[in-house]
Amino acid sequence: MKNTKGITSHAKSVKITKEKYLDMYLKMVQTRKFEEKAARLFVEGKVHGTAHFCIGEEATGIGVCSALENEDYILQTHRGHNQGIGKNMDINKMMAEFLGKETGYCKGKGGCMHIADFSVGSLGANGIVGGGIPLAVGAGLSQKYLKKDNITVGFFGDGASNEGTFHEALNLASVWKLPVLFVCTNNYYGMSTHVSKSMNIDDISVRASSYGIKGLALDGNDVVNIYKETLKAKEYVKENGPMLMVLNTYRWFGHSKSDPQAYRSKEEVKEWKEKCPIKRYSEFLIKEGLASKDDLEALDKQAEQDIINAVEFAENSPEPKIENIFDDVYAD
Ligand SMILES: Cc1ncc(C[n+]2csc(CCOP(=O)(O)OP(=O)(O)O)c2C)c(N)n1
Repeated sequence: MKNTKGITSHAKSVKITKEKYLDMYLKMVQTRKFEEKAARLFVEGKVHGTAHFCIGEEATGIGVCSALENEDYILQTHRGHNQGIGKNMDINKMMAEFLGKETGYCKGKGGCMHIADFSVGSLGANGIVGGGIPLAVGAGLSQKYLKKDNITVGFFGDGASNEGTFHEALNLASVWKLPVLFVCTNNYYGMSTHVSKSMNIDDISVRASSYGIKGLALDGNDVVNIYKETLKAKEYVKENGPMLMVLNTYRWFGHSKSDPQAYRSKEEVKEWKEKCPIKRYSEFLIKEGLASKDDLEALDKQAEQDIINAVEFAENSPEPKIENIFDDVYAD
């Protein structure tokens, strides 16, 4: 079924358990609260470097990663808290890394753009735009070579889809028929540049056709459809090789913490805030009788507590020691 702006849906028939519905809700709220708290910590001067928030985009990483197994790999972006939480990364360690503490994923040396957790299949976030795309090809090659029944998801943004690395990666993955799902989170901006100024197409998924692979554009604020389509895509890429999935969504905050946002109107931001993926999902769950208002409030409280605990864990953790500064920088 094809509707406006090239958005397609194939997955009407997939069944979802109540547990999965609620787990996705909890993870979306955890992501939102994690970032809201992180933004406040930033203002309080407790975060070094910068931060890229995915508020407004929560349905993308949670929808995709909820359809994956532990052994499926992901490569996250610089805006990937939702991708990490969706893949069951430890929120305490994420927060500790954010605050530069020794208990963080990179022992406080990487910041949130460099977290990885191989135990849950996260091969790492990436501060290099498009940097994760060829890594996803390598990971997919290893899965094919080792005859694993798993896939790799490479996340990237609309801006990254203009880079050479995207085109080379899709070409090679196509030629070698690798089990890679390329997921483009189109939030319509690369820093301050609107997509209409950086590409002459409306639908990024058409780029797949240049490499002879399947492309699919979805409403990136509809977590249920993203989840269902990812389940189907997973089977598809195992059988046929790579696919490009584009999730059209929006980031509510600026590009990073230092962005005055002069390039977009307040009306545009307001319009997208009205399409909030969490609000929309909570209304869906209630309407479909999958959760009561009380159930969702309890999950909101749980998410809030999880973040309070994470901040407490991070703030009580030691700073990295100066004598360890060169540890883990090079492989032995
Ligand atoms: C190779 C490279 N070029 C430029 C940058 C600077 N930079 C950081 S984020 C960004 C925009 C990326 O846009 P997009 O891929 O759409 O992701 P989004 O930030 O919108 O999530 C740029 C240009 C970088 N980090 N790496």
